[in-house]
Amino acid sequence: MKRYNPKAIEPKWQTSWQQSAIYRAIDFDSRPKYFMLTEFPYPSGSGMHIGHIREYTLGDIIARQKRMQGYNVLFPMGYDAFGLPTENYAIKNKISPQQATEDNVANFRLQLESLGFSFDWSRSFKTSDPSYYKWTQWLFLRFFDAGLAYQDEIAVNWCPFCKTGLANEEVINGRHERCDTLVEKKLLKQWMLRITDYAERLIDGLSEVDYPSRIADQQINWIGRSKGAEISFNIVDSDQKIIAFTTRPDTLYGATFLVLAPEHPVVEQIISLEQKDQVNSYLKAAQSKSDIERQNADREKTGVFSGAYAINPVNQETIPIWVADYVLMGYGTGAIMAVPAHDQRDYDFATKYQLPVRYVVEPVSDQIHTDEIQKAAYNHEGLMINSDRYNGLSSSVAREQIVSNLVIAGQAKETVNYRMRDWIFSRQHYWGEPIPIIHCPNHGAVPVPLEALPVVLPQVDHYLPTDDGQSPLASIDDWVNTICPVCSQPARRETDTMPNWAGSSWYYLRYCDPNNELQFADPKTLDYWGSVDLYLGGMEHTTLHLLYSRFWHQFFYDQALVPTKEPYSARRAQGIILAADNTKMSKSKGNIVNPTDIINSGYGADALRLAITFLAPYDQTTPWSPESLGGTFRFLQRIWTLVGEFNEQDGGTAESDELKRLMNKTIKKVNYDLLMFNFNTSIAALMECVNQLYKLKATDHYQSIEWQWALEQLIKLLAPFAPHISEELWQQLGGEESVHLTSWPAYDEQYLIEKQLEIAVQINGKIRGQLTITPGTPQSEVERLALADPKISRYVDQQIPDRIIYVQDKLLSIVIK
Ligand code: ANZ
Repeated sequence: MKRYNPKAIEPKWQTSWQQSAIYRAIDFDSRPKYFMLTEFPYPSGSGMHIGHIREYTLGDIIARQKRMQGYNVLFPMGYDAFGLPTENYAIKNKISPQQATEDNVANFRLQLESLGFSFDWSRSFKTSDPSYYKWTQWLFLRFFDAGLAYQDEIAVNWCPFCKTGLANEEVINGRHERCDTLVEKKLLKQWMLRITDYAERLIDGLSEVDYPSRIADQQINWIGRSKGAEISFNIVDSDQKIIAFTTRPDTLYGATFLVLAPEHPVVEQIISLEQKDQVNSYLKAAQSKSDIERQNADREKTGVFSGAYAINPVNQETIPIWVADYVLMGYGTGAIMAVPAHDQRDYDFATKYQLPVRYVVEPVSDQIHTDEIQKAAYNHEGLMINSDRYNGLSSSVAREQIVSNLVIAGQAKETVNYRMRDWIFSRQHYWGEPIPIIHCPNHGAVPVPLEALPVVLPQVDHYLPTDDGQSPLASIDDWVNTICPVCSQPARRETDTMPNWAGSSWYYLRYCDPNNELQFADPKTLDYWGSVDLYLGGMEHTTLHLLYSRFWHQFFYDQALVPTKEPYSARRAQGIILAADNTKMSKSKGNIVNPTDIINSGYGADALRLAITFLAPYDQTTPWSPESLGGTFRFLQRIWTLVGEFNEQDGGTAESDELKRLMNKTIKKVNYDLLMFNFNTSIAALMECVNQLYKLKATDHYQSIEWQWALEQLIKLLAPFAPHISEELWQQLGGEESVHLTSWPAYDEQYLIEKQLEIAVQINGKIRGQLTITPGTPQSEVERLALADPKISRYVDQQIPDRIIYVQDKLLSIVIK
């Protein structure tokens, strides 16, 4: 018998699978379809990391199991190739981004193949292929035609390191999520996508899909829907009004001042002469602060009195108008009614500037006294006080009544606000899809016609980003200068490019029909493949890629471009794998686990796949454990030996119920675990099964006629996890076609009925009872059963046992003093 040597079998089977194309997804096949999607990688220079392998291994396990269960599986792979890191990598290595992408993709492909993933490679593409981004551009123009892509001069998040504008979603704690540089504000004319039009639908759609609640909640929080009212305040001695957005109109009697954001246009018009200098210097200082800093609850509040007063519409009270930077211009109306008694920020502000605090909502419970809460804002519901005719009502009822009375008086409007902003879609970078717009002096922004798509990214020598807020494309005169498609007069191309989130917002659709030159995808193939059945990816993409692509898809649905309302029927996110020392893997720390090294060292891809899957529940962040490789390798070796030795002996003829029970039990367990995403425990079940097989092998059961069948079941169950060794052993067992084309094992309940046996229970050496248990019941359960039996427990008589001895499946002995 040869020893187990992954190097001798893995590349061989990879080539064979490629040649026989057994993982091809077939359009319009009569089997039920299953669309298994894993997030495609960014082909970075450093190649695949362990996180990719976790994701693709899990996806591969499901794809392979589904195939064996009779599904026509679409399990595709491509490359999310446009974007900053490639550009930076190209700059560093003094090559073009095109070349860098080619090199990196070739390397990724080799690495992916070396792990034996069952991708349908015939459907692969890069988002930077002109044949692909032609359609990204075309889809952008659908947004443009529908009025959902527009240009606006706005203060964008600017990364001074990457020299580009960023979307809000790309700024984490004030820093660019890719390079960690502090983000600045810069006024630029930008292309925007009106994602806010879909805010409500993006929330509602979540009820139609199967997403873990932490993912759905994160999207809902990001969208940040707030129901409230806009209340209109007249200004004393002015015909201007201030509209304040509030979620708590019930607290209106407690509004003791108004606050305007420094950028609020009304500020300039209401400042009194005496306050002018003070206000102006405050406005200047506020300019340099980021929104994140301004929203920080712990920061000491600052502000300045404007000199003007407003009138509270419910009681005609005159209240001062202040300007303070804790109010943001980009949210609500940029003006608030400040209720220090019930809002902590207002409370802090009022305390600092000695403004009045008036409680108007009282806790219902008499456990809390008003004097206790008077040290801080009470921001819950309660009963109304100090509120005239609303006194005694619950705050939620008062809220409705106050608003409806003000609406009748023309002083308020019910509104819903969203924290999410429109999506800043321009990037001032070279390595992205050119935005397919031509600016004509006569016709404004004109879309490039379909027959002129794609607008190909020109090859250039210099693509370094610039400081002036313009993309490097702006300096290529013969590319920029063109003619207007409408009037043929000289015009200029748009020089901004799309963000790297563009190509990934619709790539799953292209997998349905990747080579179509006439349409982004044929509606018939989109109908056939439908929505993605399961989408596996990173938690970190929840409010970026996952939200963006849902937005695109919902818009496409409205345009009758796709047949389903949501792109992904189900979503799961795998956890991160940390370095063995529990820190994040990083190149600078040198603690990256390189899959190629592991494979080459002799452990092979199968042992690596198993080790990663066996580490922890798939959605847990967990440290890498190098020792686990040894464990999974030995496990595979044991299976190898089991099959090898079986093949060298003469088969028996006896029946073995034991063996049938073991295999049926294992099949049931693995089935259930895979259904529940318990990948790690399904491997544990296989390991346990192998242990039991070794035990049976040492007995008469080895003469059983079922032995061949048992090993076949084992190999089939192993196939999704460790595809190479399974294929090899399948052939050794006499299999003619690939194990991956065979059908998934089914179990038969009749073999699962466990034998029962009787055990004796002794108290202080005397037999006091019998228990009926199934073999292998754990000691704790046996103890519980014993003490639950009154015949036995009366001898124990509430005492704490001194000692308990359990002889597995034979005897429980309890000693009491
Ligand atoms: C009065 C009030 C009383 C408020 C009270 C809260 C509690 P969410 O839920 O996040 O939507 N607000 C409104 N616009 C703002 C802006 N541009 N910058 C800073 N704060 C702003 O928060 C809505 C609440 O945040 C609004 O309701 C307003 O304060 C404040 F007992 O109005 B509230």
